[in-house]
Amino acid sequence: MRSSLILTLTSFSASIAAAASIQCSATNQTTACLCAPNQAKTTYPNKCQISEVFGYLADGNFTAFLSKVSPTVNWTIMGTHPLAGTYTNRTIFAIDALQRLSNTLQSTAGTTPLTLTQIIGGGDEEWSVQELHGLGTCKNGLKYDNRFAWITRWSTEGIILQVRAYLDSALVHRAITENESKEYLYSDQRDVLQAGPSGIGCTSN
Ligand SMILES: *[C@@H]1O[C@H](CO)[C@@H](O)[C@H](O)[C@H]1NC(C)=O
Ligand SMILES: *[C@@H]1O[C@H](CO)[C@@H](O)[C@H](O)[C@H]1NC(C)=O
Ligand SMILES: *[C@@H]1O[C@H](CO)[C@@H](O)[C@H](O)[C@H]1NC(C)=O
Ligand SMILES: *[C@@H]1O[C@H](CO)[C@@H](O)[C@H](O)[C@H]1NC(C)=O
Ligand SMILES: CC(=O)N[C@H]1CO[C@H](CO)[C@@H](O)[C@@H]1O
Repeated sequence: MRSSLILTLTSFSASIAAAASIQCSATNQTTACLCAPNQAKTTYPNKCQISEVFGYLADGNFTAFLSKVSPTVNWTIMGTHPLAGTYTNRTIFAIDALQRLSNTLQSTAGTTPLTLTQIIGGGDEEWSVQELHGLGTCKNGLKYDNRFAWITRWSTEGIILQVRAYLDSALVHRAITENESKEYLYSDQRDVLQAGPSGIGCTSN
């Protein structure tokens, strides 16, 4: 997990599936379906490009996902729970939010913990909305079934600059407090690495 947080910038390589060989429904948000037929080039990432970025999350490939996030991203996690607040540093977001949450879950190897269910906007619009479905089991057996809406602002280079993430606060609160520590600090501004079972000892970058 720690090594997956090593933020290496990788080049954006869109894989365009051959239209003839795939079976797609209107609600299928996979890269294969959203990239075929080819979408016109747009100012901001189109649905094909957005689905590839979010495909990394479905693969559990945080390194690749984070390579598409600005180092100075403004990421607000909405709600009232241990991870809520505004993060303005990608590393701190990755360790204090993404890693803390994923550490409460049982190993998800071979599964799709965070699936893209819908993209709204993007293309010639600076903002898009992704609906995501997080499904898993916490280390204590708690069923983790969370629906997210991430309101996302993109750069013209396809990098995420800003996010407002809406989610089930009560579930995140339970996942963290029942699987990590009974105590936590609530903070509106997340600008330091948090001490704690998973925050402490984590290296930045
Ligand atoms: C979506 O399309 C892909 C590519 O054809 C296919 O592999 C996948 O099974 C489809 N998913 C669903 C939920 O229909
Ligand atoms: C993560 O994605 C990158 C970019 O596509 C790829 O080079 C790398 O092999 C992936 N890592 C894993 C563990 O799949
Ligand atoms: C981050 O974005 C929020 C709006 O979502 C804004 O209120 C806040 O001032 C921004 N913070 C920084 C440091 O840019
Ligand atoms: C983000 O925070 C880490 C850990 O404190 C720090 O090493 C890094 O320089 C910060 N990055 C930016 C872009 O401020
Ligand atoms: C703080 C806490 O209760 N953590 C628990 C989370 O779940 C695992 C697996 O059941 C326990 O070992 C931890 O004690």
